[in-house]
Amino acid sequence: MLSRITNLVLGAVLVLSVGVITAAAFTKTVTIKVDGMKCAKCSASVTKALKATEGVQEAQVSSEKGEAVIKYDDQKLNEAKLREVINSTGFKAVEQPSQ
Ligand SMILES: [Cu+2]
Repeated sequence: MLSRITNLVLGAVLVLSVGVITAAAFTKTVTIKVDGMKCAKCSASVTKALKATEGVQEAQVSSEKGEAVIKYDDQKLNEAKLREVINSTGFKAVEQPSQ
């Protein structure tokens, strides 16, 4: 009886932790420099394009900083694809030397 309860608890803990780990493992955050944005309308159109892309979970674009901070699903997207999306809006995703 006791071992059955222990099994249930262990099972629940396992399922929960696997869920959390999987969600975290596939989520990546990247900051991409974007050239050409001059006002809030510019950043809004980049944000819109990014959010319309499957796999993008969050996009914060700042015309002042000239960058986009994007949270995305690693299984569905990569950084190159995100740059393509940004470039398709008419602005320029700047390649940066990897740190
Ligand atoms: Cu603008």
